[in-house]
Amino acid sequence: MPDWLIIAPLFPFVDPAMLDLQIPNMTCGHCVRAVTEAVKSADPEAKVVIDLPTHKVQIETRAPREAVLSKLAEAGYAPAA
Ligand SMILES: [Cu+2]
Repeated sequence: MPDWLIIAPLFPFVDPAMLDLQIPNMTCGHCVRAVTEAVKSADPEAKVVIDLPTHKVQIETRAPREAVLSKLAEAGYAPAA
């Protein structure tokens, strides 16, 4: 096996993007867990920071924005536009 195959990354490198979302439906600790799990189902390595009182969700992820948004909508937590 040539050396370059060993060091070749499995996936192309993508810089993580920050998504700042507002999720009005998110009102309690249960919602926080559901939102976090929805994001992680799009990207298990995503970092999720949630501020419940302001319904704000800050996500650092390599998954496409659309993938994260559709997982959130599926879970019943569609972000406000
Ligand atoms: Cu809740």
